[in-house]
Amino acid sequence: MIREFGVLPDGEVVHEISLRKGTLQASVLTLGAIIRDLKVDGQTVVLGFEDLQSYLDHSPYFGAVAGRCANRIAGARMTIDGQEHQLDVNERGRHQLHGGARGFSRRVWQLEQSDKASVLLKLVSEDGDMGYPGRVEVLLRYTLTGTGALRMKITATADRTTPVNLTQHSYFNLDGSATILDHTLEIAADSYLPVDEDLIPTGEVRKVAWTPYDFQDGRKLRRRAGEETVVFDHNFCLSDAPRESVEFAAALEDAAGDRRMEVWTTEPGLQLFDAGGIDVQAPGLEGKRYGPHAGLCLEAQRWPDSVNRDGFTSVLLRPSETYSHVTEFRFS
Ligand code: FUC
Repeated sequence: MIREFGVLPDGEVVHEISLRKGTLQASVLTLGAIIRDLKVDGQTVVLGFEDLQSYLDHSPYFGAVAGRCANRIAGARMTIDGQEHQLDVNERGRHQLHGGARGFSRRVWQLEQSDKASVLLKLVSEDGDMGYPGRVEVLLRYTLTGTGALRMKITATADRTTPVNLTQHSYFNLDGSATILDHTLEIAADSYLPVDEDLIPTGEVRKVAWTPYDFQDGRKLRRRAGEETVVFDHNFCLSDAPRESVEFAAALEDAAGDRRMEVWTTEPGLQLFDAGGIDVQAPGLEGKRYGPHAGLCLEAQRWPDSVNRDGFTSVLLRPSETYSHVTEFRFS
């Protein structure tokens, strides 16, 4: 089902597409390819809003697809094939976050096709968009599968060499409780990327063993004694480079252990952000107030700031290549 969700200040119409399959129901917006709502057996498992204005005024990227480059680019600068590029600055007055002020999450995507359980969206990012070189065409399909998963498949091509690194930025909360601190999270990563005071990777790849970042055997998000100042806003290293097909990345379980979500992805990194700093000043889905830790993001992507790090696998997309990314959220 397709309906008009709202109209942007510039007159552009935002549509909502409702999908359904088995125990899953999803609502997708053409704004930012946002997953506005996702229900499993009738239980809402993501954070979102009921109205367009709240997305424009209050959303910390709820459910959106971030790009052209997800996460931070240090100094909002990069050099490609010897040429330096100044990107749009939208983070702490000096960096770029999630593709700039008008990144992919704030654009209206074209609705190409939809049926009961899937939707295909397209976005064209012109040469120079947010400072990036080259024209990029992105195709994204969300599918509710017969096996209880939401699958996102993205491909992209470019007419000049440019970085492309997209991610799905949904905030999950599997039981609708006020915080996810009693959810248990497992991440299949034996190392992570430490960050500086601006949350930008320092370049070091550090083992998680004997640190608060060891999620390999599962742990609650709630900080343990001595971890009071620990922040979870880091990239976990799943692999060095993208994989051909999806592999297990993470599992999240609600406090009672009744509902489980697994993340499977082709991507080599997983940004865990447990939203300690959010305090959303507008009612969310079902009238909920979203305070600190109301949800957590498991953002499958290539490692942050790769454009400025020789040691990280390149995110450059060349005209002869196709960017490809599959992430699945599997529920049981
Ligand atoms: C995540 C984090 C950031 C940011 C944003 C809304 O990707 O890495 O710190 O706050 O989402």
